[in-house]
Amino acid sequence: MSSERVPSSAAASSTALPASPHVELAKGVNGLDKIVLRESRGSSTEVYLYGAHVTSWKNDHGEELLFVSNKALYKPPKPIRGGIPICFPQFGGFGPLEQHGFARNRFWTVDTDPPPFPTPTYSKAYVDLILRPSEEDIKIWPHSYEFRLRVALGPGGDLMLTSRVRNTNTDGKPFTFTFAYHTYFSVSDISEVRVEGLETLDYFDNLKNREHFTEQGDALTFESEVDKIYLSTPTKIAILDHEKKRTFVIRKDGLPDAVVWNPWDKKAKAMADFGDDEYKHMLCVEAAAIEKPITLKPGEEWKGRQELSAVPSSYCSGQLDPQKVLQSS
Ligand code: TA6
Repeated sequence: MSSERVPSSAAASSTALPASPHVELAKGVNGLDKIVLRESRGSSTEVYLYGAHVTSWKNDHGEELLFVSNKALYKPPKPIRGGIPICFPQFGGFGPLEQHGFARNRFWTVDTDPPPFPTPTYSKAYVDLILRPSEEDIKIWPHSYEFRLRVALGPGGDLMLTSRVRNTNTDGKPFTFTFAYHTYFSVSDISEVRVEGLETLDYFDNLKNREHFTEQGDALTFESEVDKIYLSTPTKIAILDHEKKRTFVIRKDGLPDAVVWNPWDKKAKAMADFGDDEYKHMLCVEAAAIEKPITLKPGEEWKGRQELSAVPSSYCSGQLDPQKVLQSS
């Protein structure tokens, strides 16, 4: 599928944001518009209007928690390599559209009049973005929709992304889509990282023609390329980075599946917008809805939410036992 004409960011720059110490419109790489959110205790996040793409999430010590490649291109229609690309209305090659759909290479706008938000946001550091199809998009995917995304930073620095997709077709037609928050976590050393919460689950292996397998009983560790789609996972998954004494906790809602991806050395070399050794410092764990595509009738709305926390952990001292994390609320 050839890359479409992508509307310039001019549309984006007419964005008006209420003055706030927590929300700022700024210019990012190549002059692309981005929104910077700051929480009073010091944590921050940045989201580009291009792709509604989160490219930074820092804790209150200013440490970056997401991976973005040093070779990432901020040049439409190429998606940004790293951070949190949004895969919609198609995950990967699960359909006729371009890889991972088109939401990640479209210009979104600030939603200045969002409908009431389903759950209270306990922080002032949030922004609402919206994507509606262009005429070009309708030719590719003949559906009318409103995709609203709220990006919010919690008082403790947690990063929440809440997507609401509404079918606004006037021809009575339903539509079906798959979805993922394709999150790139920054890790100290991939060979020292463990993922808890996916043990014994069924998965599709994208490296073996999507064949179906069942995971072994222990936490996941990494010593080669991995590209797996875990099915019907628990709502909480933990990524333990011993070296950094840090545990990422992913809480998800409306997103039954989880993708785990690391390109390792060969694929890394093959990607122009990815450094040869960068695979050592990233891991994608993606909250997703893939196995059972979502179908919406006109007027219906779907919600998919992920909440990311980064908690200091000194696993060895038992301060934070991942099993306790996964079992706690
Ligand atoms: O989420 C894993 C995956 O689907 C892999 O198969 C790999 O292709 C990765 O996404 C990156 O995709 P991209 O289109 O961003 O190069």
